[in-house]
Amino acid sequence: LKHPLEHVWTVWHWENDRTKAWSDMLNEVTSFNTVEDFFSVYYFIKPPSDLRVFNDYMVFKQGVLPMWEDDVNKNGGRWMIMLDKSMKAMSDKLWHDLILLCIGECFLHSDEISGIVINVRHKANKLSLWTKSANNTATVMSLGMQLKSMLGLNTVGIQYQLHKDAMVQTGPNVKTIYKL
Ligand code: M7G
Repeated sequence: LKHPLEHVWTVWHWENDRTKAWSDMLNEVTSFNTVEDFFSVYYFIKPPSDLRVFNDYMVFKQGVLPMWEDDVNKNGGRWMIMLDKSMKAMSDKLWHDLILLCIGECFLHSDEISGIVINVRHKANKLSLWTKSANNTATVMSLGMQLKSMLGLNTVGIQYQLHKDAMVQTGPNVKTIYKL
């Protein structure tokens, strides 16, 4: 008997290819809904540190596309942790821990979580927790505090950005609406 998870989760991989539109570079890898199946996927795919730059992994609840435009995400945003300098070396561990916290339903208000993302980039990787309703300030702040404390990042700053803002601004210009 395998140990069931509360949700079915889908793993996505994004790889940059200049000839394509962003959403055409997104590939659905697989889905899992037990602890055992999660670990088979996890140990089969490369860790973030083995990916080339301009690759992303996304793990989202089944049925939610890992994009701003999805109905579940369009009123939401992300808590983002910038993994630069020494933090970049912790990417694999933080990614592993964040997946387990999500699929294990360790967050209070875990219903508000739609998925998680790691962006592998040159200077800094970005680790994000996507939440469904950005206007629910108390819940957003609670999730941010839990994220910091459960990942052991109490001294690291994290930022919350709206997907609606990401749609109209780019990269470092996307405004941060909350900080912790
Ligand atoms: P990124 O990969 O999140 O960050 O966004 P980066 O700046 O570190 O590479 C880069 C670009 O990818 C954005 O400016 C968009 O053009 C595109 N992009 C990223 N996301 C998450 C989405 C999305 O959800 N929907 C669409 N349409 N484009 C996206």
